[in-house]
Amino acid sequence: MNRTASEKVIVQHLVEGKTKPGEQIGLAIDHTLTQDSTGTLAYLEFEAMGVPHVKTRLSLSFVDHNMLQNDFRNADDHRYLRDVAAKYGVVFSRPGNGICHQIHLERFARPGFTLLGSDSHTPTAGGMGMIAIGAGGLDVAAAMAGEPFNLEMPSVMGVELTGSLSPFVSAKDIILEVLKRLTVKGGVNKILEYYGAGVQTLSVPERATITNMGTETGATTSIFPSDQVTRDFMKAQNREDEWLELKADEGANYAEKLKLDLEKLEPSIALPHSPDNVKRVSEVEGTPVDQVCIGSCTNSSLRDLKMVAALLKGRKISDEVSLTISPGSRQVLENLAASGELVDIIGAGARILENGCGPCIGVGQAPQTDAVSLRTFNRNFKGRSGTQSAQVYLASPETAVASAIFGEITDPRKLGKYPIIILPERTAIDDNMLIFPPKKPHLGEVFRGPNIKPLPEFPPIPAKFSGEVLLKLGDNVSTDDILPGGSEIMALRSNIPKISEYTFRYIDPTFTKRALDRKGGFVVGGENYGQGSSREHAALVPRYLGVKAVIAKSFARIHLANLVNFGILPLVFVKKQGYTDIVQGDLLRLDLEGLKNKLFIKNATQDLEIQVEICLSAPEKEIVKAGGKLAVIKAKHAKVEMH
Ligand code: MIC
Ligand code: SF4
Repeated sequence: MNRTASEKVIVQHLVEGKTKPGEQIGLAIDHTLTQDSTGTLAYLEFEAMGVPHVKTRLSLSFVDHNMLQNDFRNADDHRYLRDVAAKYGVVFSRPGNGICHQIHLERFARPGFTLLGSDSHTPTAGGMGMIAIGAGGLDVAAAMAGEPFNLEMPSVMGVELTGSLSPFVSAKDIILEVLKRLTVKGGVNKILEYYGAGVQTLSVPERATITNMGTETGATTSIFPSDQVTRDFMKAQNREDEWLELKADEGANYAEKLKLDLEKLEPSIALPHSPDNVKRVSEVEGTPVDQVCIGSCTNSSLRDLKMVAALLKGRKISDEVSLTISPGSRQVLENLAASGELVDIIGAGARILENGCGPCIGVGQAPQTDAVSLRTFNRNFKGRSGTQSAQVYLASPETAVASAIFGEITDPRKLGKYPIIILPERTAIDDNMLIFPPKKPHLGEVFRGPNIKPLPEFPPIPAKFSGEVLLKLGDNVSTDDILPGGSEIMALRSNIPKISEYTFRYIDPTFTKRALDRKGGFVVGGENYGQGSSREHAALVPRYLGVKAVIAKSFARIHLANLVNFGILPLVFVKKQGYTDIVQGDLLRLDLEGLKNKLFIKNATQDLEIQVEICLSAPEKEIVKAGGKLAVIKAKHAKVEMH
């Protein structure tokens, strides 16, 4: 057999289906991770399942997204997460310990294992040879309860790397090039598997930058082999005994191939407002910059911040620029402090923020009106920074430092001497802010603040329904458009009635009221509807407002699963004309005919019939019929108990 590395891990974890691309498969999950902003809901769902203890090898709960604690609500969520972790056997990473993906990579990731995380950048761990997939909180809760994770078997695209990177060109430039070629929807239902001689020239954190941002292509996940470089990284983390080799067989069968000569890459940059809007830095050089933010799960590793420190050493940033640094973990920060490199960063004029997501999800550091903000992050959707009129660019830490120093977008090669970064053979390790659950079940009370509201329950979908098209949107609508981030709204993630008031807030502030007045209806979208974040709130909240179906040209993988999980019917236009035949405000009628694969929607306003397709597996149809996945799982566990 000429197996790809991805197939090897999948075959070992396959509990349902066949590994033929397009088939539905069930995967056994070894690790799960959650973070605070998706985690509160995930644990409320887990509790509703009535399972006394997690059934995975390892489940982790991180607090990294919203740590502003503007009022009691945020701190209450943190307390709930801590208690619920202890009760059900989950390791808890305290606020301030760092970003989930960075910490998981450092302390827990294991080659050949599977990871399911309630965060779309979970594929970061693919940098260490894991099959690591992002999903909605309900799917992660189900995995904690021992259920397999169901998905469409992706096809494996081989990305061959040859040569090595030139000075000042880094891993971010590799993934930006991949994004330029594949676009934000080119990876849907694919695994991007890296191979070739160029792989060994990249350290684990660099590989993780690439697998992390593979998410932006829409890919199910991305993966690197596990080799000597992986082993050395694990050794530095005092985890060499957990290493194992993983590589594709000679002549492995990739469904498609992409070739990248690392030698030929140049510093690149994604322009507003999409991560695939990629140009060479030299093409936009000279654009004045107001803010530079370094950090996020893409570029906040020790490798990256050592590079930042080396480039800032002895220099001063421009008076026109505010430079923020958010280290990925306390381990990164402690190592920088111990080596003195932190002083080089502070001395140049950087503002050191907490170890966490921070500005990446609009939690603090919203830039000024019309600002140009250059960030080392992975997403630059309009308004995500917290400032609707800001122009956000995405680039490498090297380009970020050069631009902060010169006050304008600058090719980092202008900085002169290229520092050689050597990672320590033994990293200083400190797990003090991880709380391991007690071995025996903990029977204490779980604290629930007044902002933590019970999960809404939904009835099964009616056999026939009609309603108004509440909103018609274009291509690549992101979950940030459907339900924005930022500390104000994120503090409401465990309060569905309240957070529903913010649905489509910046696209159409009248949406919530109209949806409630009309008792729900339809939403219409273009290609790649629901790209971006895994937040299941972007499906749950429209369901709460009565939306029964979303009709689009195509859907992003995680959002499609979330719609199903909350009982919203995702429908795909069979012909492009179908999209044109609907105008916002039209009255639509739909007879589900037992959820047949192809159906006609009656557009009563235009007097037209529009053909749509239900691209769901039989179990997914059952979930929609039942009103959502929670109802199905509850019924299953109730049956088991009766026996
Ligand atoms: C993001 O980057 O958009 C987030 C915030 O990490 C989300 C999760 C969330 O909405 O809480 C993600 O990527 O899944
Ligand atoms: Fe956090 Fe940003 Fe990474 Fe999402 S993309 S996990 S908000 S750092």
